[in-house]
Amino acid sequence: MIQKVKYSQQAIELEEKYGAHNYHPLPVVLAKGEGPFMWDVEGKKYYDFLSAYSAVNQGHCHPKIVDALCEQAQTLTLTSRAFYNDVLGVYEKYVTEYFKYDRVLPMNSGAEADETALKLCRKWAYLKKGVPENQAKIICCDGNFHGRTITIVSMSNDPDSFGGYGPFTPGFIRIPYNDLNALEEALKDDTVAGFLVEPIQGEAGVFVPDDGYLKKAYNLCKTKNVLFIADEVQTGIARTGKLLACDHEEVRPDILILGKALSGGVLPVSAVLADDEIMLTIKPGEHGSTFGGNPVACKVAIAALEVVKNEKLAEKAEYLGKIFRKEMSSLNSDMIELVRGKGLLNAIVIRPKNGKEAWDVCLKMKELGVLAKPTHQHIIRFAPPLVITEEQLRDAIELIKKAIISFE
Ligand code: IF1
Repeated sequence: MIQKVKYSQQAIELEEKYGAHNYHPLPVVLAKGEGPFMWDVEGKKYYDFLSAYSAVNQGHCHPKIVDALCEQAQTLTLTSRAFYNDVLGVYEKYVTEYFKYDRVLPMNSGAEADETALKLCRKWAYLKKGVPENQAKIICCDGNFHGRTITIVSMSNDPDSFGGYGPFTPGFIRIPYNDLNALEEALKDDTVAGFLVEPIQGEAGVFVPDDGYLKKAYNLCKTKNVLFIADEVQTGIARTGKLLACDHEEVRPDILILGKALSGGVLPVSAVLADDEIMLTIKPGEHGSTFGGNPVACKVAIAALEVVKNEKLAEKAEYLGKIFRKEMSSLNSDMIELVRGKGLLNAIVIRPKNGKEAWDVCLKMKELGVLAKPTHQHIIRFAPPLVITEEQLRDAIELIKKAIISFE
């Protein structure tokens, strides 16, 4: 018989004993979620300020998304792409009209979608741009995070991500983020096929580039016939106050990568969007995935995207984000070095005090009923589900302030 977890400590011990040790979670064991809230095994209620790294933008267990999941799960779950199914085309039409691209290539995880974009970019370079075979290069940025595959960590300059995993995939040029001169210099190489960038760097600690950076970077790419590839896995789908973070600068990426909130956190659903000239360079048999574009994922993604529109989540993120940054910036504490972000993707840089750092602040917040996680030791990311109301946000802000002030 499979035992049921009765106490948090039990769940923690099970993970410790039987799981790979590739994570170091905050000591809280969650058993239920609804909207902006989660409950632990003992029934304590928390505000979720991580949203599963922005996958749960639509809130936990959104009834419309869960209904779509359950209904399709009882009808047809997987056909593989060896056959057509009656949902994929409907989804493809919906998602391409939604984001205004000719075509979509459906995958599952964010990393797979990033890999797909890299393959697509290289294929385009050889078939359309005329780069000599095996010479295509893709520019990426210091501090990038695009996932965990060998090729993706080959782009990383974070030893935790790439260390011990070599040999690495060649063909990348890494330049400083938010540096147009470096981009211009790197673009001088005629074998460059693409520039892969996060509109805001999430893992790097919610690093927001200067206003105009994306637009100018896009224009530089255009002068050299280089594809501008945006990884909006974390920033996309209303999180930063627009449908896409690139929309803040009216940039339309040549290749758009989506994941996470594309399913509202219900299933791994990712996508690569592009126009014909790029997307049609990949021919039958040249790329794919068993689960990519499965009927359940398609129905869930349609529902998740409808919720974003119907509940005006981008507008909410824009409005509530301003409140969050204003309130946190006005808090008088030496521990707050900096508050930054866009929409409801924000971070506070914590200045350690009396040996207490971001991790301790997160433990204190947990005690008070707010869940968030440090990144890079001294940064805390704050990204609640976008369905949070203003009243709930203000309530949570008071708890966050209380946690920080407790160290004064
Ligand atoms: C983990 C961070 C967030 C991403 C961007 C692709 C992917 C991600 C911009 C890959 C994934 C994750 C994965 C998660 C932690 C996390 C994260 F802290 F590492 F930076 F969100 F902030 N592009 N981000 O942010 O998507 O394959 O995971 O579906 O534990 O690795 P995936």
